[in-house]
Amino acid sequence: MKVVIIIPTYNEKGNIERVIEILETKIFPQIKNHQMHILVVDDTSPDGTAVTVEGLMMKNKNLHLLKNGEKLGLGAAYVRGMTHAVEKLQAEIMFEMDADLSHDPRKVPEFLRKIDEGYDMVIGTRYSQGGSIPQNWGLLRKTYSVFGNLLVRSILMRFWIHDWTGGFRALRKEVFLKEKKELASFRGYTFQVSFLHKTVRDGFKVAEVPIHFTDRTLGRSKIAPKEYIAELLEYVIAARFWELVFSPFLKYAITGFVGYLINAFSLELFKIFGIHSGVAGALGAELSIMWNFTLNNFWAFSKYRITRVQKIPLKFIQFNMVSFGSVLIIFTVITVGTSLFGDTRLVRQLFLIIAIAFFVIPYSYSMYNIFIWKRWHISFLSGLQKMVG
Ligand SMILES: Nc1nc2c(ncn2[C@@H]2O[C@H](COP(=O)(O)OP(=O)(O)O)[C@@H](O)[C@H]2O)c(=O)[nH]1
Ligand SMILES: [Mg+2]
Repeated sequence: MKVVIIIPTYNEKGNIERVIEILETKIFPQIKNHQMHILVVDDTSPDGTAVTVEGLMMKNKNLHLLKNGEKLGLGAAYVRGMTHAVEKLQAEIMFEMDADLSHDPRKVPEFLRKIDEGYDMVIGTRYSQGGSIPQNWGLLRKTYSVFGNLLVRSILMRFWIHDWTGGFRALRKEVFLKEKKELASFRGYTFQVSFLHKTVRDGFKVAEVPIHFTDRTLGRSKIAPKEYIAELLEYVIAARFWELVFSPFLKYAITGFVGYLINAFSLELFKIFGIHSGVAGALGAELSIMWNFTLNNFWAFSKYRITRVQKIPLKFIQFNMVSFGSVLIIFTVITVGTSLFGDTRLVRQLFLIIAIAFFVIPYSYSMYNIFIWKRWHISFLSGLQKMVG
């Protein structure tokens, strides 16, 4: 297949010469089953990087240059470069790679083997076993990188991916074409994180290759972690928030709210028939539990639906037990609230809301995900295990 290694440059005159030389003479001859190309995406570097590349193009027919770009950051350069690679060079596989030899070109064949195995994106990871960051990085840069990645992993809740901000990657063109329109506005590390996040979100297969990241020996770094930290945080928090809202969570919440209304109205309905208030409330509660179980099963958690008839009674009993836990929570919170602030209607209603919002929802939503519909079993718990182990 046609492979295009995309190298964005800004003032990399000395480095670009070395990386192209290594790729062309040492790496490409090892790769027999793909046609290897390089595309340098230069943002009008004042040091004349483009002129150097044009010189090298004379003897390397598989070397291409996209020049005269406006310096709009790494993300924009990659979007421009990948678009060109797909449309003009008919690339089927693309690499993201830095010009400064921080990314060891000798790793390229290993990335390609993963693609050959069927993965859609392969990422170089510094934080998984066998990978590393430079010893000589300052404490601040190390801190930003290590904690930045940990933070992204935890907020996005995808622990099995170890390196979100790295920029040594291989991907199939289908991944880029799918995500392209959502990527244009992201800069710096946010570009790398958002690209990877959207790729994982859409179910593309992602593999990791451990890499040793070496510090550049020539030129200066252009991307300062602290410039992007606010942007990055904003992205991951918003992305996670919307993911939660559009995940089963919103459906679960609507179901629960309607369940509450069913409880309230049926209580009054049973009263009309002269049933004792306590019994009427309990009957209403059970009706609401049945409603919740059914709607969660067929709507909120429909992907994980329990379909086997034999399993339903047991699941329903489990569901009732979880619901009983919610009742206990409400009982406890209201008891504590009214004994502290007096047993008025305002206090009761206020503490009911507190109990539901802060305790019942996190509790019951987790229990449904972990025990009833087992949605978090694979990804969340084994992800945690992988992180610890
Ligand atoms: N075209 C282009 N390349 C950039 C830009 N910013 C950084 N780069 C390139 O992106 C790669 C990584 O940048 P670098 O400064 O080494 O970041 P660091 O490794 O995180 O310190 C290098 O090849 C840079 O030349 C930009 O605005 N435009
Ligand atoms: Mg660098």
